[in-house]
Amino acid sequence: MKRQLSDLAILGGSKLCDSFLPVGQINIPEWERFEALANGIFDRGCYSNHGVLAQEFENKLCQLFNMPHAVTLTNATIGLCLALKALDLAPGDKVVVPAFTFAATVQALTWAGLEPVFCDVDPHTHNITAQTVAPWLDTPGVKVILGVHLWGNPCDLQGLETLAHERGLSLFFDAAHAVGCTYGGKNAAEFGVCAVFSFHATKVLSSTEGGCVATNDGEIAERLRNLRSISGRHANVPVPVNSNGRFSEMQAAFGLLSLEDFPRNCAANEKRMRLYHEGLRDVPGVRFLLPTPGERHNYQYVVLEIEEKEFGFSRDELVRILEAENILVRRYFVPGMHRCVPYKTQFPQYVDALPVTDALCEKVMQVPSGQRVTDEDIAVICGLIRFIHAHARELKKRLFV
Ligand code: T4K
Repeated sequence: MKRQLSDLAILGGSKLCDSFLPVGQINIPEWERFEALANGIFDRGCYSNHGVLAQEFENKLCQLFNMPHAVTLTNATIGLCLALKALDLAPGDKVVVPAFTFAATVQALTWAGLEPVFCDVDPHTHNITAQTVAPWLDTPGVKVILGVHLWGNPCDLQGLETLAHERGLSLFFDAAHAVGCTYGGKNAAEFGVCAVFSFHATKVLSSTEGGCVATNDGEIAERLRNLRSISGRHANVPVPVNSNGRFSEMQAAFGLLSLEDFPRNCAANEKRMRLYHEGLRDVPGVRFLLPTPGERHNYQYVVLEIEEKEFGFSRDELVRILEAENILVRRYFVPGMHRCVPYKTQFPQYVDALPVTDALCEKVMQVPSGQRVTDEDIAVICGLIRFIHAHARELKKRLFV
Protein backbone atom coordinates (compact mmCIF):
# COMPACT_ATOMS: atom_id res chain seq x y z
CA MET A 1 0.00 0.00 0.00
CA LYS A 2 1.26 3.48 -0.84
CA ARG A 3 1.49 5.90 2.08
CA GLN A 4 3.39 8.80 0.56
CA LEU A 5 4.01 10.04 -2.97
CA SER A 6 7.58 8.75 -3.07
CA ASP A 7 6.17 5.21 -2.63
CA LEU A 8 4.78 5.39 -6.16
CA ALA A 9 6.82 3.38 -8.68
CA ILE A 10 6.68 6.25 -11.16
CA LEU A 11 8.56 8.33 -8.53
CA GLY A 12 11.09 5.58 -7.78
CA GLY A 13 9.16 3.50 -5.20
CA SER A 14 8.83 -0.28 -5.49
CA LYS A 15 6.22 -1.74 -7.83
CA LEU A 16 2.89 -2.65 -6.27
CA CYS A 17 2.68 -5.95 -8.19
CA ASP A 18 5.66 -8.30 -8.59
CA SER A 19 4.40 -9.56 -11.94
CA PHE A 20 2.08 -7.70 -14.28
CA LEU A 21 -1.69 -7.90 -13.96
CA PRO A 22 -3.25 -7.95 -17.44
CA VAL A 23 -6.64 -7.02 -18.83
CA GLY A 24 -7.97 -10.31 -20.15
CA GLN A 25 -9.21 -13.55 -18.76
CA ILE A 26 -6.58 -16.25 -19.26
CA ASN A 27 -9.05 -18.67 -17.63
CA ILE A 28 -7.07 -21.90 -17.81
CA PRO A 29 -8.79 -25.27 -17.28
CA GLU A 30 -6.97 -27.75 -15.04
CA TRP A 31 -4.17 -29.59 -16.90
CA GLU A 32 -5.56 -33.09 -16.11
CA ARG A 33 -8.86 -32.26 -17.82
CA PHE A 34 -7.06 -30.94 -20.88
CA GLU A 35 -4.71 -33.92 -20.95
CA ALA A 36 -7.64 -36.37 -20.99
CA LEU A 37 -9.11 -34.70 -24.09
CA ALA A 38 -5.69 -34.33 -25.73
CA ASN A 39 -5.02 -38.06 -25.24
CA GLY A 40 -8.18 -38.79 -27.22
CA ILE A 41 -6.93 -36.54 -30.03
CA PHE A 42 -3.62 -38.43 -30.14
CA ASP A 43 -5.45 -41.78 -30.12
CA ARG A 44 -7.67 -40.78 -33.03
CA GLY A 45 -4.78 -39.21 -34.94
CA CYS A 46 -7.10 -36.48 -36.27
CA TYR A 47 -5.72 -33.08 -35.29
CA SER A 48 -7.62 -30.70 -37.54
CA ASN A 49 -10.16 -30.45 -40.42
CA HIS A 50 -13.10 -30.23 -38.02
CA GLY A 51 -12.91 -33.50 -36.18
CA VAL A 52 -15.14 -34.88 -33.45
CA LEU A 53 -14.22 -32.31 -30.80
CA ALA A 54 -14.72 -29.36 -33.16
CA GLN A 55 -18.12 -30.77 -34.10
CA GLU A 56 -19.04 -31.28 -30.45
CA PHE A 57 -17.94 -27.71 -29.68
CA GLU A 58 -20.09 -26.37 -32.55
CA ASN A 59 -23.11 -28.34 -31.30
CA LYS A 60 -22.69 -26.96 -27.80
CA LEU A 61 -22.30 -23.42 -29.14
CA CYS A 62 -25.57 -23.85 -31.06
CA GLN A 63 -27.26 -24.72 -27.75
CA LEU A 64 -25.64 -21.78 -25.94
CA PHE A 65 -26.63 -19.38 -28.72
CA ASN A 66 -30.03 -20.94 -29.43
CA MET A 67 -29.04 -20.97 -33.11
CA PRO A 68 -29.02 -23.67 -35.81
CA HIS A 69 -25.48 -22.88 -37.05
CA ALA A 70 -22.29 -21.93 -35.21
CA VAL A 71 -19.35 -22.22 -37.62
CA THR A 72 -16.03 -22.28 -35.75
CA LEU A 73 -13.00 -20.55 -37.23
CA THR A 74 -9.35 -19.88 -36.41
CA ASN A 75 -10.23 -16.60 -34.69
CA ALA A 76 -12.86 -13.86 -34.83
CA THR A 77 -10.82 -11.75 -37.26
CA ILE A 78 -10.95 -14.58 -39.81
CA GLY A 79 -14.61 -15.06 -38.86
CA LEU A 80 -15.42 -11.44 -39.70
CA CYS A 81 -13.51 -11.58 -42.99
CA LEU A 82 -15.10 -14.82 -44.17
CA ALA A 83 -18.62 -14.00 -42.96
CA LEU A 84 -18.55 -10.66 -44.82
CA LYS A 85 -17.29 -12.52 -47.89
CA ALA A 86 -20.14 -15.02 -47.55
CA LEU A 87 -22.81 -12.28 -47.82
CA ASP A 88 -24.38 -11.43 -51.18
CA LEU A 89 -22.44 -8.19 -51.60
CA ALA A 90 -20.60 -6.66 -54.54
CA PRO A 91 -17.08 -5.21 -54.38
CA GLY A 92 -17.24 -1.60 -53.18
CA ASP A 93 -20.60 -1.96 -51.41
CA LYS A 94 -20.67 0.17 -48.27
CA VAL A 95 -21.13 -0.83 -44.65
CA VAL A 96 -21.97 1.58 -41.81
CA VAL A 97 -19.66 0.71 -38.91
CA PRO A 98 -18.56 2.42 -35.67
CA ALA A 99 -15.03 3.84 -35.63
CA PHE A 100 -14.86 3.08 -31.90
CA THR A 101 -13.91 -0.59 -32.24
CA PHE A 102 -11.02 -3.03 -32.55
CA ALA A 103 -9.13 -2.72 -35.83
CA ALA A 104 -10.26 -6.16 -37.01
CA THR A 105 -13.90 -5.04 -37.36
CA VAL A 106 -13.00 -2.49 -40.01
CA GLN A 107 -10.05 -4.28 -41.56
CA ALA A 108 -12.31 -7.26 -42.26
CA LEU A 109 -14.45 -4.96 -44.40
CA THR A 110 -11.41 -3.88 -46.39
CA TRP A 111 -10.30 -7.50 -46.71
CA ALA A 112 -13.73 -8.46 -48.06
CA GLY A 113 -13.61 -5.65 -50.67
CA LEU A 114 -16.22 -3.49 -48.89
CA GLU A 115 -16.04 0.16 -47.90
CA PRO A 116 -16.56 1.46 -44.34
CA VAL A 117 -18.89 4.38 -43.66
CA PHE A 118 -17.87 5.45 -40.16
CA CYS A 119 -20.58 6.46 -37.70
CA ASP A 120 -20.52 7.71 -34.14
CA VAL A 121 -21.67 5.91 -30.98
CA ASP A 122 -23.85 6.68 -28.00
CA PRO A 123 -21.82 8.36 -25.21
CA HIS A 124 -23.42 6.26 -22.47
CA THR A 125 -23.31 2.76 -23.99
CA HIS A 126 -20.36 3.23 -26.42
CA ASN A 127 -22.49 1.39 -29.02
CA ILE A 128 -24.17 2.42 -32.27
CA THR A 129 -27.88 3.23 -32.11
CA ALA A 130 -30.53 3.97 -34.73
CA GLN A 131 -29.82 7.69 -34.08
CA THR A 132 -26.05 7.47 -34.65
CA VAL A 133 -26.45 5.33 -37.77
CA ALA A 134 -29.33 7.18 -39.46
CA PRO A 135 -27.36 10.25 -40.72
CA TRP A 136 -25.11 7.99 -42.82
CA LEU A 137 -27.73 5.83 -44.49
CA ASP A 138 -28.20 8.16 -47.45
CA THR A 139 -24.59 7.57 -48.51
CA PRO A 140 -24.93 5.91 -51.94
CA GLY A 141 -24.09 2.20 -51.91
CA VAL A 142 -24.84 1.44 -48.23
CA LYS A 143 -26.07 -2.18 -47.93
CA VAL A 144 -25.26 -3.26 -44.38
CA ILE A 145 -25.17 -1.90 -40.83
CA LEU A 146 -22.37 -3.55 -38.83
CA GLY A 147 -22.88 -3.14 -35.08
CA VAL A 148 -20.34 -4.04 -32.39
CA HIS A 149 -21.66 -5.28 -29.04
CA LEU A 150 -18.90 -3.47 -27.21
CA TRP A 151 -17.86 -4.75 -23.77
CA GLY A 152 -20.57 -7.45 -24.08
CA ASN A 153 -23.43 -4.93 -23.99
CA PRO A 154 -25.70 -5.54 -26.98
CA CYS A 155 -26.45 -2.55 -29.22
CA ASP A 156 -29.91 -0.97 -29.30
CA LEU A 157 -31.24 -3.97 -31.23
CA GLN A 158 -34.88 -2.98 -31.33
CA GLY A 159 -34.10 0.42 -32.83
CA LEU A 160 -31.56 -0.98 -35.28
CA GLU A 161 -33.88 -3.78 -36.44
CA THR A 162 -36.67 -1.29 -37.12
CA LEU A 163 -34.35 1.06 -39.00
CA ALA A 164 -32.73 -1.73 -41.06
CA HIS A 165 -36.15 -3.09 -41.99
CA GLU A 166 -37.43 0.36 -43.06
CA ARG A 167 -34.34 0.97 -45.20
CA GLY A 168 -34.04 -2.55 -46.65
CA LEU A 169 -30.58 -3.08 -45.14
CA SER A 170 -28.93 -6.11 -43.52
CA LEU A 171 -27.75 -6.10 -39.93
CA PHE A 172 -24.48 -7.84 -39.10
CA PHE A 173 -22.82 -7.99 -35.67
CA ASP A 174 -19.30 -8.14 -34.35
CA ALA A 175 -20.15 -9.96 -31.12
CA ALA A 176 -16.52 -10.69 -30.18
CA HIS A 177 -17.15 -9.49 -26.59
CA ALA A 178 -20.70 -10.77 -26.18
CA VAL A 179 -20.58 -14.54 -25.61
CA GLY A 180 -23.49 -15.43 -23.33
CA CYS A 181 -24.97 -11.91 -23.30
CA THR A 182 -28.65 -11.21 -23.85
CA TYR A 183 -30.90 -8.42 -25.11
CA GLY A 184 -34.53 -8.54 -24.01
CA GLY A 185 -33.81 -12.07 -22.74
CA LYS A 186 -32.70 -13.30 -26.20
CA ASN A 187 -29.12 -14.31 -26.90
CA ALA A 188 -27.06 -11.68 -28.75
CA ALA A 189 -26.33 -14.37 -31.36
CA GLU A 190 -29.99 -14.36 -32.42
CA PHE A 191 -29.86 -10.89 -34.01
CA GLY A 192 -28.71 -9.96 -37.50
CA VAL A 193 -27.74 -12.09 -40.45
CA CYS A 194 -24.50 -13.16 -38.69
CA ALA A 195 -22.93 -12.61 -35.27
CA VAL A 196 -19.19 -13.20 -34.91
CA PHE A 197 -17.73 -14.26 -31.53
CA SER A 198 -14.12 -14.40 -30.29
CA PHE A 199 -12.58 -17.17 -28.18
CA HIS A 200 -9.16 -15.54 -27.86
CA ALA A 201 -7.09 -16.35 -24.75
CA THR A 202 -8.12 -13.02 -23.23
CA LYS A 203 -11.85 -13.80 -23.57
CA VAL A 204 -14.04 -15.42 -20.94
CA LEU A 205 -14.88 -18.29 -23.32
CA SER A 206 -11.49 -19.27 -24.71
CA SER A 207 -10.06 -21.80 -27.12
CA THR A 208 -6.65 -20.00 -26.92
CA GLU A 209 -7.30 -18.64 -30.43
CA GLY A 210 -10.70 -19.12 -31.99
CA GLY A 211 -13.96 -17.66 -33.06
CA CYS A 212 -17.28 -18.58 -34.57
CA VAL A 213 -20.03 -17.19 -36.76
CA ALA A 214 -23.57 -17.80 -35.55
CA THR A 215 -26.26 -17.59 -38.21
CA ASN A 216 -29.81 -18.71 -38.93
CA ASP A 217 -29.11 -18.84 -42.63
CA GLY A 218 -28.19 -22.35 -43.81
CA GLU A 219 -26.85 -21.10 -47.14
CA ILE A 220 -24.46 -18.64 -45.44
CA ALA A 221 -23.34 -21.39 -43.03
CA GLU A 222 -22.55 -23.73 -45.96
CA ARG A 223 -20.64 -21.00 -47.77
CA LEU A 224 -18.64 -20.34 -44.62
CA ARG A 225 -17.76 -24.01 -44.22
CA ASN A 226 -16.42 -23.97 -47.76
CA LEU A 227 -14.68 -20.63 -47.37
CA ARG A 228 -12.88 -21.75 -44.19
CA SER A 229 -11.37 -24.91 -45.62
CA ILE A 230 -10.19 -26.01 -49.03
CA SER A 231 -10.90 -29.56 -47.87
CA GLY A 232 -14.38 -28.70 -46.57
CA ARG A 233 -16.40 -31.70 -45.41
CA HIS A 234 -19.74 -30.22 -46.29
CA ALA A 235 -21.86 -29.67 -49.36
CA ASN A 236 -20.02 -27.74 -52.03
CA VAL A 237 -21.57 -24.34 -52.59
CA PRO A 238 -20.09 -21.63 -54.81
CA VAL A 239 -17.74 -19.36 -52.87
CA PRO A 240 -15.69 -16.45 -54.21
CA VAL A 241 -12.36 -17.67 -52.78
CA ASN A 242 -11.08 -20.39 -50.50
CA SER A 243 -9.13 -19.79 -47.37
CA ASN A 244 -7.77 -21.55 -44.33
CA GLY A 245 -9.81 -20.62 -41.30
CA ARG A 246 -9.86 -24.09 -39.79
CA PHE A 247 -10.41 -24.74 -36.08
CA SER A 248 -8.09 -27.44 -34.72
CA GLU A 249 -8.94 -30.27 -32.35
CA MET A 250 -6.64 -28.80 -29.68
CA GLN A 251 -8.52 -25.51 -29.89
CA ALA A 252 -11.79 -27.43 -29.61
CA ALA A 253 -10.54 -29.37 -26.54
CA PHE A 254 -9.66 -26.12 -24.78
CA GLY A 255 -12.94 -24.55 -25.89
CA LEU A 256 -15.05 -27.46 -24.60
CA LEU A 257 -13.45 -27.21 -21.16
CA SER A 258 -13.84 -23.45 -21.16
CA LEU A 259 -17.51 -23.92 -22.02
CA GLU A 260 -17.94 -26.21 -19.00
CA ASP A 261 -16.32 -23.53 -16.83
CA PHE A 262 -18.20 -20.67 -18.47
CA PRO A 263 -20.94 -20.16 -15.81
CA ARG A 264 -18.32 -20.27 -13.03
CA ASN A 265 -16.00 -17.86 -14.86
CA CYS A 266 -18.82 -15.40 -15.59
CA ALA A 267 -19.84 -15.48 -11.92
CA ALA A 268 -16.23 -14.81 -10.88
CA ASN A 269 -16.07 -11.93 -13.38
CA GLU A 270 -19.31 -10.50 -11.98
CA LYS A 271 -17.83 -10.54 -8.49
CA ARG A 272 -14.67 -8.79 -9.71
CA MET A 273 -16.76 -6.11 -11.45
CA ARG A 274 -18.80 -5.60 -8.28
CA LEU A 275 -15.66 -5.24 -6.15
CA TYR A 276 -14.25 -2.63 -8.52
CA HIS A 277 -17.57 -0.79 -8.51
CA GLU A 278 -17.79 -0.81 -4.71
CA GLY A 279 -14.13 0.22 -4.45
CA LEU A 280 -14.36 3.16 -6.83
CA ARG A 281 -17.95 4.31 -7.12
CA ASP A 282 -17.59 7.49 -5.05
CA VAL A 283 -14.26 8.59 -6.57
CA PRO A 284 -14.89 11.88 -8.42
CA GLY A 285 -14.26 11.64 -12.16
CA VAL A 286 -14.50 7.83 -12.36
CA ARG A 287 -17.55 6.58 -14.25
CA PHE A 288 -18.43 2.88 -14.64
CA LEU A 289 -20.01 1.28 -17.67
CA LEU A 290 -22.28 -1.35 -16.13
CA PRO A 291 -24.32 -4.11 -17.82
CA THR A 292 -28.07 -3.62 -18.20
CA PRO A 293 -29.84 -5.01 -15.10
CA GLY A 294 -31.95 -8.10 -15.81
CA GLU A 295 -29.91 -9.26 -18.81
CA ARG A 296 -27.36 -12.10 -18.82
CA HIS A 297 -23.76 -10.91 -19.17
CA ASN A 298 -20.22 -12.31 -19.12
CA TYR A 299 -18.76 -9.34 -17.16
CA GLN A 300 -15.56 -9.75 -19.18
CA TYR A 301 -14.41 -6.15 -19.40
CA VAL A 302 -14.38 -3.72 -16.47
CA VAL A 303 -14.68 -0.40 -18.29
CA LEU A 304 -14.10 3.01 -16.72
CA GLU A 305 -14.26 6.56 -18.03
CA ILE A 306 -11.88 9.06 -16.47
CA GLU A 307 -13.02 12.68 -16.43
CA GLU A 308 -9.81 14.68 -16.11
CA LYS A 309 -11.27 17.80 -14.46
CA GLU A 310 -12.91 15.88 -11.62
CA PHE A 311 -10.33 13.13 -11.19
CA GLY A 312 -7.26 15.35 -11.36
CA PHE A 313 -5.42 13.39 -14.05
CA SER A 314 -6.23 12.51 -17.62
CA ARG A 315 -6.83 8.86 -18.53
CA ASP A 316 -3.41 8.70 -20.23
CA GLU A 317 -1.64 10.09 -17.18
CA LEU A 318 -3.43 7.62 -14.91
CA VAL A 319 -2.49 4.75 -17.25
CA ARG A 320 1.19 5.72 -17.02
CA ILE A 321 1.12 5.78 -13.22
CA LEU A 322 -0.66 2.41 -13.03
CA GLU A 323 1.56 0.74 -15.62
CA ALA A 324 4.63 1.77 -13.62
CA GLU A 325 3.16 -0.39 -10.80
CA ASN A 326 2.79 -3.40 -13.20
CA ILE A 327 -0.96 -2.85 -13.47
CA LEU A 328 -1.47 -3.22 -17.21
CA VAL A 329 -4.65 -1.28 -17.85
CA ARG A 330 -5.70 -1.02 -21.51
CA ARG A 331 -6.89 1.91 -23.61
CA TYR A 332 -9.23 0.11 -25.99
CA PHE A 333 -9.63 1.54 -28.64
CA VAL A 334 -7.23 4.37 -29.35
CA PRO A 335 -7.23 6.05 -31.81
CA GLY A 336 -10.66 5.66 -33.41
CA MET A 337 -10.47 3.75 -36.69
CA HIS A 338 -11.44 6.90 -38.63
CA ARG A 339 -8.10 8.39 -37.51
CA CYS A 340 -6.02 5.30 -38.40
CA VAL A 341 -4.18 4.62 -41.65
CA PRO A 342 -5.29 3.97 -44.31
CA TYR A 343 -8.76 5.24 -43.45
CA LYS A 344 -7.89 8.79 -42.37
CA THR A 345 -6.33 9.51 -45.77
CA GLN A 346 -8.72 7.38 -47.81
CA PHE A 347 -11.83 8.82 -46.16
CA PRO A 348 -10.95 12.26 -44.71
CA GLN A 349 -14.65 13.15 -44.51
CA TYR A 350 -14.93 11.20 -41.23
CA VAL A 351 -11.88 12.59 -39.44
CA ASP A 352 -13.69 15.44 -37.68
CA ALA A 353 -17.20 14.00 -37.92
CA LEU A 354 -17.31 11.72 -34.87
CA PRO A 355 -17.14 13.82 -31.69
CA VAL A 356 -18.39 11.14 -29.27
CA THR A 357 -15.85 8.61 -30.54
CA ASP A 358 -13.06 11.17 -30.19
CA ALA A 359 -14.16 12.01 -26.63
CA LEU A 360 -14.34 8.33 -25.62
CA CYS A 361 -10.88 7.69 -27.08
CA GLU A 362 -9.57 10.27 -24.57
CA LYS A 363 -11.18 8.83 -21.45
CA VAL A 364 -12.06 5.13 -21.67
CA MET A 365 -9.90 2.46 -20.05
CA GLN A 366 -10.16 -1.15 -18.90
CA VAL A 367 -8.75 -2.43 -15.61
CA PRO A 368 -7.33 -5.94 -15.02
CA SER A 369 -9.86 -8.73 -14.62
CA GLY A 370 -10.01 -12.51 -15.15
CA GLN A 371 -8.70 -15.53 -13.28
CA ARG A 372 -5.31 -14.05 -12.37
CA VAL A 373 -6.82 -11.06 -10.56
CA THR A 374 -7.67 -11.72 -6.90
CA ASP A 375 -10.04 -9.83 -4.59
CA GLU A 376 -6.95 -8.47 -2.82
CA ASP A 377 -5.52 -7.23 -6.14
CA ILE A 378 -8.74 -5.32 -6.77
CA ALA A 379 -8.67 -3.78 -3.30
CA VAL A 380 -5.07 -2.70 -3.92
CA ILE A 381 -5.85 -1.26 -7.39
CA CYS A 382 -8.87 0.65 -6.06
CA GLY A 383 -6.82 1.91 -3.10
CA LEU A 384 -4.12 3.10 -5.48
CA ILE A 385 -6.58 4.94 -7.75
CA ARG A 386 -8.08 6.63 -4.67
CA PHE A 387 -4.59 7.58 -3.47
CA ILE A 388 -3.74 9.06 -6.88
CA HIS A 389 -6.95 11.10 -6.91
CA ALA A 390 -6.48 12.30 -3.31
CA HIS A 391 -2.94 13.53 -4.07
CA ALA A 392 -3.59 14.63 -7.65
CA ARG A 393 -2.64 18.29 -7.25
CA GLU A 394 0.68 17.62 -5.51
CA LEU A 395 1.52 14.60 -7.67
CA LYS A 396 0.81 16.45 -10.88
CA LYS A 397 3.42 19.08 -10.00
CA ARG A 398 6.05 16.35 -9.62
CA LEU A 399 5.12 14.37 -12.70
CA PHE A 400 3.64 16.00 -15.72
CA VAL A 401 4.83 19.62 -15.72
N1 T4K B 1 -13.82 -7.50 -32.71
C1 T4K B 1 -13.60 -6.91 -31.52
C2 T4K B 1 -14.56 -5.86 -31.05
C3 T4K B 1 -12.49 -7.28 -30.75
O1 T4K B 1 -12.26 -6.67 -29.56
C4 T4K B 1 -11.63 -8.29 -31.22
C5 T4K B 1 -10.48 -8.70 -30.45
C6 T4K B 1 -11.92 -8.90 -32.46
C7 T4K B 1 -13.03 -8.47 -33.18
C8 T4K B 1 -11.05 -9.96 -33.05
O2 T4K B 1 -11.01 -11.12 -32.23
P1 T4K B 1 -9.80 -12.20 -32.40
O3 T4K B 1 -9.42 -12.24 -33.84
O4 T4K B 1 -8.67 -11.73 -31.51
O5 T4K B 1 -10.41 -13.49 -31.95
C9 T4K B 1 -6.63 -8.24 -27.29
C10 T4K B 1 -6.96 -9.51 -28.01
O6 T4K B 1 -5.84 -9.97 -28.76
C11 T4K B 1 -8.13 -9.41 -28.92
O7 T4K B 1 -8.68 -10.70 -29.05
C12 T4K B 1 -9.20 -8.47 -28.38
N2 T4K B 1 -10.29 -8.24 -29.29
C13 T4K B 1 -8.61 -7.13 -28.02
C14 T4K B 1 -9.64 -6.20 -27.45
O8 T4K B 1 -7.63 -7.34 -27.03
P2 T4K B 1 -4.39 -7.01 -26.85
O9 T4K B 1 -3.29 -6.73 -27.81
O10 T4K B 1 -4.81 -5.93 -25.99
O11 T4K B 1 -4.17 -8.18 -25.86
P3 T4K B 1 -2.99 -9.19 -25.77
O12 T4K B 1 -3.20 -10.28 -26.74
O13 T4K B 1 -1.70 -8.45 -25.77
O14 T4K B 1 -3.23 -9.75 -24.28
C15 T4K B 1 -3.38 -8.86 -23.15
C16 T4K B 1 -2.44 -9.29 -22.05
O15 T4K B 1 -2.84 -10.57 -21.61
C17 T4K B 1 -1.01 -9.40 -22.48
O16 T4K B 1 -0.35 -8.20 -22.21
C18 T4K B 1 -0.48 -10.53 -21.66
C19 T4K B 1 -1.70 -11.34 -21.29
N3 T4K B 1 -1.71 -12.60 -22.00
C20 T4K B 1 -2.18 -12.66 -23.29
C21 T4K B 1 -2.17 -13.85 -23.96
C22 T4K B 1 -2.64 -13.96 -25.38
C23 T4K B 1 -1.24 -13.72 -21.35
O17 T4K B 1 -0.83 -13.65 -20.20
N4 T4K B 1 -1.27 -14.91 -22.01
C24 T4K B 1 -1.70 -15.03 -23.29
O18 T4K B 1 -1.71 -16.14 -23.86
O19 T4K B 1 -5.53 -7.59 -27.83
